[in-house]
This record gives sequence, C-alpha cells and structure tokens, in this order.
Amino acid sequence: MQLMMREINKKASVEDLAICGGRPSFATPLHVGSPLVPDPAEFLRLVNGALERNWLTNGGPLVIQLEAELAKHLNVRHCVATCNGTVALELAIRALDLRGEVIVPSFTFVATAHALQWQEITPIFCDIRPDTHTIDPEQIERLITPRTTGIIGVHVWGSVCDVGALEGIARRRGLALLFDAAHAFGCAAGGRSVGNFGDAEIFSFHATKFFTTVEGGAIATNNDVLAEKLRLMRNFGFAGYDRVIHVGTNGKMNEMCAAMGLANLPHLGDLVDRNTHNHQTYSTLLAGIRGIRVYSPKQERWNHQYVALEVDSNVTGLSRDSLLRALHEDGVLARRYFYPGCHRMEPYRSYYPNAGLLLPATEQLCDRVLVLPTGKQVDADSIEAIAGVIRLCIANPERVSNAVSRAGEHREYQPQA
Ligand code: T4K
Repeated sequence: MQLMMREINKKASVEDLAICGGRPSFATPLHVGSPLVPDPAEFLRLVNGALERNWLTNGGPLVIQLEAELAKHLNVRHCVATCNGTVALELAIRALDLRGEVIVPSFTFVATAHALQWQEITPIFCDIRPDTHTIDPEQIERLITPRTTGIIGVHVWGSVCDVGALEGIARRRGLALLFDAAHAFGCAAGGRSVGNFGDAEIFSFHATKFFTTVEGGAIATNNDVLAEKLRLMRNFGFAGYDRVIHVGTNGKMNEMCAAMGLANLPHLGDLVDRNTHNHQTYSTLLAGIRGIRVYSPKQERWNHQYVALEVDSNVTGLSRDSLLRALHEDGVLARRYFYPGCHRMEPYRSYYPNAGLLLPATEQLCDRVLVLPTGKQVDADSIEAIAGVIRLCIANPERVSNAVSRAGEHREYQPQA
C-alpha cells in the first residue's frame, strides 16, 4: 500500500499554529479518511471483462461473485449486495415488516433515522452508553410501547453493540432486531463476525468506508426466507422476465461497483494494519493530555477505521469546536461526527423538540467528539504533526480561543474542480 508524500510544517510554539498566524501544517488538507483505491490494473481487468460481456448490471457475474466472497469473508449464509447502505437499510426495514415505532440511537449518521422516517415509521431515539458510544440496552425497555416493532442497533465506529443484551430484549419482547453495521465490516465480538447478529445486518460500502465499492452496500443474514425476500425486493419484485411477485425497488449493485469491491477485497488486511498502526500512534502521542481520550472499543476484532477523540472542555478549558477550527486552519480536516445528533436535525427536531432531555449521553458526546484523519493517507510523521497541533492548542486554551473568536466565519472545505 503506497503512502502519499506530504510536505509537513511542524510546530514548536503556539505562535506557529495557523489559527495564530503561522503556516499551516499541511498545505494540502488532510481529510478524515481516504478511499481504499485498488490496483488499477486489477480493477480495469475486471471492468474490461464486464465491457466485453456487455453485461453492466442486473445481477451480473461480478456482483454474484462479490456476494459469494463477502458471505465467505463474513462467515454468513447470505449477503445481498445493494446500490448503497441507505437502500440496504430501507430494504431490510421493509423486509422485516417494521412499522409503527422502531427504537434507534440518535448518535448515528442521519441515514439510520431517515431510512425509517422515509417509510413513515417513527424513530424513537434511545440514548447511548458513554463508554461504548452504542445504544444503551437498559433504556430500550422503557421506550417499548404497543406500537414498537423493532430495534436498530448501530455499531458506531465499528464498536460492536451489546448484542447479547439486545438479542435478549428482542426475543423477550417479540421485536425484530436489525443492525446498522455501516462502520463495522471486518469486526467481530463474542466469537462471531459482524454480519451474523440479529435478524440481519446492513453494511455501507461508500468510498469513505473500510471496504468500498465506490457506492454500495449489502444486507447480511442467516435467514434463508428473509434473504430470498430481500433479493426480490431489491429488483422490483421480479421473479422472472415478466412475473412480479412482491413490491420492490431498484436497489441493485452494478458491475463497475462490484469490480471495485472484488479488486479491493484482498487488500483489507493491509488497511487494517495501517489503521491499527495509526490508531496506536495517535493513542501514544495523545496519552497524558488531560481531558482528551482516544476512543478504543474492547472487542475481539476491530477494523480501526475511525479515530474518534473525546474532548472534555471542562478539563481542557478549550471547546471541541475551537480545537476543530484550529485543526482546520492547520489543514487537518477533522470532523465532528455525528453532531448535533439526529434528534437535532430535521424533521426530528421539529417533531420532538424536547428529545434531548432523554438523551444526556448523546448530547454530551455530540459536543465532545472529533474524528481525526486516518487510512493510507497518513503516516507516523503526519500523526505526530496533528498530535503536535492538538497538544499546543490544549496547552494554550485562552490564546487559541481568542484567536478563534478573531478569525471570523468558519468556511467548509470544498473539493477543487
Ligand atoms: N449508517 C451509517 C452509520 C453511516 O455512517 C452511513 C454512511 C450510512 C448508514 C449510509 O450508507 P451510504 O448510503 O452512504 O452507503 C460520509 C459518507 O457519505 C457516508 O457514507 C457515511 N455514512 C458518513 C459517515 O460519511 P460525509 O458527509 O462525511 O461525506 P464527505 O463527502 O464529507 O466525505 C467524508 C470525508 O472523506 C471527507 O473528509 C473527504 C473524504 N473523501 C470523500 C469522498 C466521497 C475522499 O477523500 N474521497 C471521496 O471520494 O458523509
């Protein structure tokens, strides 16, 4: 795996920070993640095959091969490939016959809630556990009403939910259990790979994800009947040329995306190694800074795809947002996923203006999290520079806060044409 060479301007004192007038650490901004790009020759070989066959989508041989390889990789009976993770969620929700109310964390990418609302199902936002960042099973029981039909757990950052507790509640209360495993490809807990939990699990293979097909997703399940239903629903309900036996949509993955996936799949081991090394380097370099915690789940296998930092401004004296601004000025495009929480986004904030009162851990985390750059674009040198900026900011909270106040509007980065 090739590393991009970047020019880095390291900092010695607070005056060197870009927010205080110094030169940015990175002239070319560092994104929070960078897509896993396969060997172009292998990708083109697969694409050329599709072009020669003149078969570009609708259950082509590359999609069939990818589904088989993914099922083997995840050790699951079925893997139904889709055009993206959002449609995978929508399909799974529909195939599981969810309706009425479904319990879901607010601390997630908004697609999890939207996939329910899109089908006029009410998302009931549940709080998370501050130590794991995943849905709090203890709160779920209190949110169940006669209208509740299911629970969606989200393995946020690849941190596997308390699956045992969730499976117990679902079984006892007769609810469906779905997992949004968009972040959790390649993770495992309790001797089982993600993909095998609950009734089904969905993955996102978006460009920013650990395993990517550019755009894409999949639903993994060990339930034969559910898998068959999902395959029908993904293709308008067609069971033959002109025989439609189920309501459906267009959720198919195409051959170009499958080619990207097949070319990328053999390289995931390298990416885990790089991500793991990056995470360890961040953890070592940021250890001992009061009020800063690098999140790390305790589980059997983790893809290390996200480096999530928690900034406790009561201790640091510097707000997470001021630190974010200083990092951006230095060319480090950290992100505050999943601020401000789904319950504070539309339409949910209008529907449930007081939802935050029941979500204290979510609200606190939304004010603390910063996701830092990782993946093949960063190496020990760049992490050292990023950690150096953080260290200087935390050592000089007043100076940095004042510089941020003077700096004016924070403009979002736009990719160049
Ligand atoms: N459930 C969960 C828990 C999810 O996190 C997601 C998606 C879904 C469901 C839905 O799955 P999909 O329908 O997307 O398959 C990004 C992704 O667009 C989204 O897929 C992802 N979650 C979410 C966490 O992140 P943004 O708004 O942050 O995207 P953007 O364009 O700002 O990109 C993020 C970073 O990646 C930037 O720093 C730039 C860099 N980047 C991005 C692209 C597209 C690249 O370097 N190259 C690229 O090609 O949402």
